Amino acid sequence: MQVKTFRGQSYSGLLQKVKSELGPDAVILSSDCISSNGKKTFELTAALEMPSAEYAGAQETKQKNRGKAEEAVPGMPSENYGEEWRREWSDFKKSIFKIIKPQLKGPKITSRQKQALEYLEKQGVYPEVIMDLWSGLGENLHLPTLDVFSDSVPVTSWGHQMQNGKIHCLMGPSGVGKTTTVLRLALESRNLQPGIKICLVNTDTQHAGGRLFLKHYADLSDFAFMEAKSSEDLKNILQVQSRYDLIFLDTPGLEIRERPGWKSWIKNLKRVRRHLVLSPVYAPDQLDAYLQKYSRDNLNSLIWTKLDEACNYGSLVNASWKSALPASYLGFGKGLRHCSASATRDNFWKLVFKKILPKVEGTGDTS
Ligand SMILES: Nc1nc2c(ncn2[C@@H]2O[C@H](COP(=O)(O)OP(=O)(O)OP(=O)(O)O)[C@@H](O)[C@H]2O)c(=O)[nH]1
Ligand SMILES: [Mg+2]
Repeated sequence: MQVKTFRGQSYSGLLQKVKSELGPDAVILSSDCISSNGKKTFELTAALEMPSAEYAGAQETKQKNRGKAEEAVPGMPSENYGEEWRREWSDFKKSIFKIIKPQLKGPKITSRQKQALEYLEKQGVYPEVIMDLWSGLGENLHLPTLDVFSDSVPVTSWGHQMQNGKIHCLMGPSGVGKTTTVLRLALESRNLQPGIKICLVNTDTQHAGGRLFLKHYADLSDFAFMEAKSSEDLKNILQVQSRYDLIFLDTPGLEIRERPGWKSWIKNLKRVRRHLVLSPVYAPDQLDAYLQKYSRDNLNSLIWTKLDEACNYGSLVNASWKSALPASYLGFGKGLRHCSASATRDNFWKLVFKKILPKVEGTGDTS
């Protein structure tokens, strides 16, 4: 285990230093604030199970031995080793935090802010996120709590996403609500900008159900509809894109990333925005695994679905903090209308703190 002590004038600066030197899996063992001659100095001791250079070396060796490793444990895909290690480390981190928590002396914050952090912890927000928010609050006592939280946990509006890209690709695990969200977003975008020309593209060649659903509602709602069964078909979209103001790509879950040619196509496409659709009903470890899997796809935002089925919303905070991706759209019902809304700082934190589902614009209700 590598243990290192960091000193500096800013608590969040120190956390950044720990992250950049030891990586995101480092744990804080102790923290202190020393005052001398009216000047505050923060001291953090952090630990990493495997030193970074050693870890990089181990990764390299692992890559080289990939084939051998697969043989060594039949039936165990090599990717699972990383996964196992990540899970074990996460459990270890939780236990360490439990032990050191009573001794932690973070920066001074108000009792209401302390209550807010305790509440977040009960909602499943990770200890490292709580520490970061705490340090942010301590350094910005003059700022409203939500201003500070929003610095570390970004939220953006769908309107902003829409203005910044013509092609929007929705990715995410099977059954999370991608097809439903494509339709919701298309309807939302037309509400925001009436008369806008929208094309929906189905890239799911496996399930007729999703394709028919998309086509049916595209016809009903007067959206153009296209199919893309190969990376060649996807190139055609580039040729017709000048006819439309917005294009939505509905993808078939993880499987699209494995198709030859598609991954690089989606990655290199200009003016495309990639949104990862997730739901807080997944276990925290599962969400972390999805975030990790899709982190290589140059994502732009996180879209949350099935909020109506979740019992708490700490995962939304963890995911945006970990990935630095803003939440952009929130879905909370099975239908297409009146059960989704653009994310705002207000509805996001109301959901997290009060478990109130977002209000739907123009209806005054949440369903
Ligand atoms: N309760 C609830 N159900 C939802 C929500 N969004 C989608 N669903 C339901 O989830 C199921 C799957 O939705 P789809 O949109 O087909 O999901 P998908 O990700 O496209 O699924 P695949 O294409 O099979 O990967 C459907 O029954 C939807 O009605 C939501 O916000 N809340
Ligand atoms: Mg689908």
